[in-house]
Amino acid sequence: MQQKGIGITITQHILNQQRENPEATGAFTTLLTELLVAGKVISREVNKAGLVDILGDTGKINVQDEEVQKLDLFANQVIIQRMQHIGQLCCMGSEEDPELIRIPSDYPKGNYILLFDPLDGSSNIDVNISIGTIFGIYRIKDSDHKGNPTIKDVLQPGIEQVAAGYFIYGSSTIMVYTTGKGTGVHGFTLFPSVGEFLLSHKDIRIPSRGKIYSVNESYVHYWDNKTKALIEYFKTRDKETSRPYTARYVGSLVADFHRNLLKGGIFMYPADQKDPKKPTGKLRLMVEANPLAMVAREAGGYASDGHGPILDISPTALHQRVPLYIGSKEDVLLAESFISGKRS
Ligand code: AHM
Ligand code: MG
Repeated sequence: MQQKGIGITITQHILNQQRENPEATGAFTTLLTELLVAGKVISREVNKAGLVDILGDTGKINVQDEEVQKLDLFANQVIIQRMQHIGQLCCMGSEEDPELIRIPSDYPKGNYILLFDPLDGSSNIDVNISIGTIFGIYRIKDSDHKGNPTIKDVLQPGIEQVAAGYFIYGSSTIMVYTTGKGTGVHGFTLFPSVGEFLLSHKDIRIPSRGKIYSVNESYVHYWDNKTKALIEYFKTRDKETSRPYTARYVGSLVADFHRNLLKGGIFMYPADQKDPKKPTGKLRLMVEANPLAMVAREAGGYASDGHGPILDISPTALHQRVPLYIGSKEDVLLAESFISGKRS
């Protein structure tokens, strides 16, 4: 049976949500609409990956005589160039840029801050595995700062996000987003022939417990005993709790998260001793963990750093890394009980 509302365009969906909020000015709608265009451009380019080498001469210059860029840098530029002129942002932060991205002085500034990972899982580009774009949107607290925001204006806990979501460039392109406050998590699939995102996953709810665990288990010797005990738990046979779980690890956070969101399960990137400079694991709080944590929470799931909610962490740096346990609520709470030492 077709669900009510299935098939409406994302623009219609955003407008409907805007109408339900009497204080909405349309600024946010403009922002999301432009982000969708960026997502479409990146999707088109991702789908061509590999073709340039076939059609171009050297792999550096394509058939249009344009310089060929690495896709993650291309995605970064597309988002910056499309978003900087819309007048709704005061600054941006990207996984690819060490500093805040300022809005050029000749463009109007707005009250929103956009943080993003332009192409997550980019090591999977060359092998046709799903990759994605992750984004989180905040409002600047002191609008007097919008002309010249500082890093302090940007370093807000994830709980302050006004919207978050991701694009996944896979067997189809899907955009999943939430504006929080009980509005739900909705997924829209890009119909390439019409160039529109249509509602395909209405009000996504993550199962409270899953059967999947996702982790890069080759790092077992870099983990502490609590982490080892947790992963061992998922692998141990126990009929009553339907264990062992099954292992699935794509190596693109967006893809692993999306699968677990729909099917239930837990994604983990624990703290490890692989690189002494990154004892908190690899994933970034502001551009990866926080946006997905907001999506998980709004879908009935949970995200933790092993000790408490990701969304409550007060960030200290734009590129701060954080251990991440995210997905079905019961599974993540269980992980927390192992990592915080309440259970062994
Ligand atoms: P990226 O943003 O540079 O692509 O790195 C993040 C990616 C995640 O998508 C994925 O979950 C993780 O790195 C995989 O890392 P590892 O190869 O250490 O398991
Ligand atoms: Mg990433």
